[in-house]
Amino acid sequence: MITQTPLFLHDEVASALRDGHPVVALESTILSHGLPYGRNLDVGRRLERVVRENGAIPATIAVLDGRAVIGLSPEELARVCAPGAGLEKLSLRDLGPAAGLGRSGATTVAATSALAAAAGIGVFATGGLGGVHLGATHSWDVSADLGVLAQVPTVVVCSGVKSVLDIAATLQVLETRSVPVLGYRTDDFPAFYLRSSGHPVGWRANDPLEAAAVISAHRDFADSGLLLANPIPPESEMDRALHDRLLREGLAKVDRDGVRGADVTPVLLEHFHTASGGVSIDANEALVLSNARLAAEVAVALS
Ligand code: PSU
Ligand code: MN
Repeated sequence: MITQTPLFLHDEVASALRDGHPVVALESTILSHGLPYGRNLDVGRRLERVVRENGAIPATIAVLDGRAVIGLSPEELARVCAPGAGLEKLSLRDLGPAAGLGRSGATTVAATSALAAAAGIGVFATGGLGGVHLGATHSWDVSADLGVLAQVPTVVVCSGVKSVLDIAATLQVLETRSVPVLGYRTDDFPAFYLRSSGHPVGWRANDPLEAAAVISAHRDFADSGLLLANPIPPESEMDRALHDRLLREGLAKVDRDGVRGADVTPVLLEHFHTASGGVSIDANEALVLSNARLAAEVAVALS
């Protein structure tokens, strides 16, 4: 999909790719737009550490001063997480404008998947995938994450999609666009803060080797990505009643304030974080760390 992009690969990432060592891509929008300042840098560093501890090289991706950087240095990671960093949220369509204008921004799942694929990185860990928003029949708000996953061969390890989305419709779009969904030790598509969405997944892998076998077989048949859905660790799952109340409030707020487009997800997340007194931040951190670990294990199994 991205062919001639000038990518700026961190030396360590470039040599790992050259030598066939496992590499895991990490997203920057969860750090800049998904988690509060004071917490985001710590999470960003811990994600990279978990990937290393499990045998792979981390490559956190962002656009800095118009350059698509694959593998941020510690200073660059701190810059992305700094208060008032003023980074844009960049989906795939925004990469050209940001590069052309020399701007800086954090990459979403769509943009990170495409940049990872262009760099030759096959496995990417994040928190939750974007999807079809509730009310999309009127708003047409369907995340570009879904269309990009159908077009680039990146494995996205995530905890399903947030229950702020229309999960049934999201799973339907993935089916229509021929993106396989593989449950990790589950038959039930996870709902981010909750282990179960109540919607079944078609396929299941019980260990990283099984997941790797499915991923390499999928590559024999299609050029699309694959979703590896890993539920939040049981001890970190949010209380369902609290979750449902925050969701009702957050959706009402978005509606009342007329929030639209790319701002919807950050505003809803921010409501969860403040109204839960940080409980949702702990959950978010636990699930994304667990996904980074699994992504590293799968990348090792694939290499
Ligand atoms: N899920 C999260 N936290 C996030 C996002 C998703 O738990 O910060 C971000 C991801 O970067 C995802 C993006 O790609 O939101 C989707 O936004 P949109 O709906 O505007 O496509
Ligand atoms: Mn959207």
